[in-house]
Amino acid sequence: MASVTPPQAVHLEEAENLVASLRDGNVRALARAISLVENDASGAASVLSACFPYTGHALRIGLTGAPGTGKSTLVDRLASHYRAQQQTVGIVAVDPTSPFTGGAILGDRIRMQRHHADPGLYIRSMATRGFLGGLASTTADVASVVEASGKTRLLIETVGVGQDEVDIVRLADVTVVVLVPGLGDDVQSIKAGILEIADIFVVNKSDREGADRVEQEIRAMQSLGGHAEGWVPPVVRTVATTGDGTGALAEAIERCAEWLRQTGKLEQKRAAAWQKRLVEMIRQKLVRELIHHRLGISDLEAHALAVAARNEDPYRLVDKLVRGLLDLREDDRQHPSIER
Ligand SMILES: Nc1nc2c(ncn2[C@@H]2O[C@H](COP(=O)(O)OP(=O)(O)OP(=O)(O)O)[C@@H](O)[C@H]2O)c(=O)[nH]1
Ligand SMILES: [Mg+2]
Repeated sequence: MASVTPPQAVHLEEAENLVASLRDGNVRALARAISLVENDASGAASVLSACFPYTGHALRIGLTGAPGTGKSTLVDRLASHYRAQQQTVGIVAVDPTSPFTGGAILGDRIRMQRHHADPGLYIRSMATRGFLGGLASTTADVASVVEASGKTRLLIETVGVGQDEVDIVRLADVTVVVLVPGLGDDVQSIKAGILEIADIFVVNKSDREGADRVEQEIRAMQSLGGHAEGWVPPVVRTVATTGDGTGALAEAIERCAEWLRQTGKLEQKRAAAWQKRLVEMIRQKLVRELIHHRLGISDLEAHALAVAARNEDPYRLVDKLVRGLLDLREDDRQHPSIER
C-alpha cells in the first residue's frame, strides 16, 4: 500500500490543522477546505478523513425541483426557521447554470450577505461541471466538510430532476420535491424516478391558481404507486416569498426523519448512500493509480492510437491493465519493503 498513500501523508498535519480551525468557527478555513475537496486537490482525502469523526449527526435535507420553482427562497425560509430554533445550518446549492451565467453564485452571495453576521449559517454554491469523483459524491463530501464545522441541519438544493439530481438527493436523509402550479401537466411529465425519491412534496407558489390541481395529481400518482414502506409522502403547500407553510414543512421533515430513525430506515438509507460513494471512491482511486502511477499519459495516448487504428483490442487492453495493477498490489503486500 505504500505507494498509494504519500500525498495523504504529506498533507495530513496541514489537513488536521485546517479542520481544527474550521471547527473553531474560522470561515476562511471552512471555505478553503471545501475548495480543496471540490477541486479534488491533493490533501482532499486527508481533509475529508479529518472531518469524518465530526459527521453523521446532522440531518441532511435535499430539495429538488424544476428551475425557478422557488427552491432557494424556500431554503432561505427553512434556514431562518431552523436558526430561530437554535439549530445551525449549512446550505449547499448545486446549480448547473452557474458555470455559464454565474447567476446562482451571485444570488447566493446576496443571500449570504443577508445572513452575514450569523456564524450559525453557512452557504456554499457549487457548479456542476468537472468533478472527478462525480457530482453526487463531491456534493456529499462538501456537505460533510460543512457539517464538520458544527452544523446540525444541512440543506442541499439542486435543480432538476435529472439523473445527477436524483443521485444527489439519494445522498440526503430526507428528500423534498418542490412543485408549483401552472406548469401544465407537470406532475405526469416529471420523470418516473420522482415518486421514489420524494419523502415530502411541496407545492410552492400556492398563492397562485392551480395548487389544488397539483396536489390532486400527486395524490392520484400515489394511489397508483402503493406504499409498502409505510410512509406516504405528505403534500405541503407553501408560499416561500411570504414564508407561509414553512413551519408545516419543517414539521413534515422532522416527522419523516423521526420515522426513518425509528424504523431503522435512516441507517439503511445512509448505508446505501455510502455503498454508492465507496464504489465511486474506489473507482477514482483505481483510475488514479492506473493512469498516473502505472501507465502514464504518453502510454495512454499510444494505446489510444493503437485502438483507433484497430491494432489493439480495448477490451483486452483494459482487462490486462487492471489485472496488472491488482497483481502488483498483491506483490506489494508480499514484499512491502520493495516499494519503500
Ligand atoms: N408568487 C410566488 N413567487 C415565488 C414563490 N417562491 C418563490 N417565488 C419567486 O420565484 C422566483 C424563483 O425563485 P427561486 O427561489 O430563485 O427559485 P429556484 O427554484 O431556487 O430557482 P433556480 O435555482 O434558478 O432553479 C423568484 O422570483 C421568487 O421570488 C412563491 O411562493 N410565490
Ligand atoms: Mg435556486
